[in-house]
Amino acid sequence: DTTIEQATAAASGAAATERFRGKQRTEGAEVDTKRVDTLATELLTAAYDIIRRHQVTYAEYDALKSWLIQVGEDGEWPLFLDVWLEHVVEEVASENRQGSKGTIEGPYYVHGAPSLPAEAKLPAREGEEGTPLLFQGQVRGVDGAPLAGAHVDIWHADNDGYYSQFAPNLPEWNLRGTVVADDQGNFKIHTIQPAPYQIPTDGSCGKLIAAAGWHAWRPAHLHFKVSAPGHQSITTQLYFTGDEHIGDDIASAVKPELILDPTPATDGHGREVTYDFVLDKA
Ligand code: MBD
Ligand code: FE
Repeated sequence: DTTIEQATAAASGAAATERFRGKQRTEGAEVDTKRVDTLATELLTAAYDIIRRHQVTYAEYDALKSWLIQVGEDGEWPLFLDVWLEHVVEEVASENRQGSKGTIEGPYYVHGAPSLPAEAKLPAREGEEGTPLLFQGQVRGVDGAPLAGAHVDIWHADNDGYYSQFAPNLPEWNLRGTVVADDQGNFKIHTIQPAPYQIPTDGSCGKLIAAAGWHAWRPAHLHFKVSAPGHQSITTQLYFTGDEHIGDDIASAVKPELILDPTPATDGHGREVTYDFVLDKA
């Protein structure tokens, strides 16, 4: 039998749901009855307004109910929320930051990637497909001081748009690592250029996209969490100039400051780009 396990919405959804349960942010989220009342009431009021203005029918109400049930069964709540809501939560959370722009985390971060030295190649398969990419830079504070030993946690999709631990047949930590910057805050990461990413089309989120006549694409991107003692961590993504979907990311997570313009690598292999991360004081 030569069947190869295929990536499915339900399998990556289940993995993302499981992952979320282990990393939920709870600081400052004790139940505040008054705040829950305000937020839940305003959310429902917005829904009443939509139902009245658009004369929503019982058939549409049942379609919504059935779709919401299916989102849970597919494990696609993390995907749905991170694609369509997280960008506004991130906007509010980072309003007062001076350092580098951040953007959404998305559903595919995994804590605990292998620790790697300041110059490192990300874990990859033998002959990993894709244009080689050298991503290098420095981590600094807003005052310009280099942040020695800063952690640059990076994860990204492969040349087919798949993330390790969320698609089958990939080594556990493929294209994931925690790079520890040197005493000048510098790092050099050797990896490959990720492919544009299409969110799963065979699950509930895909069904919504098809029913609404949208597309399922995110531009190619590298994900990062950058941290250093005494500083605020940033969660961000970097994109590539000229990407077909740079202007219509399904997750609305592109910002002009996050677009890279790599040049041919000086060693003749693939491309290279320099980008510095600037962290605010804690
Ligand atoms: C991704 O790779 C991603 O980064 C986001 C935000 C949502 C779905 C898939
Ligand atoms: Fe992603």
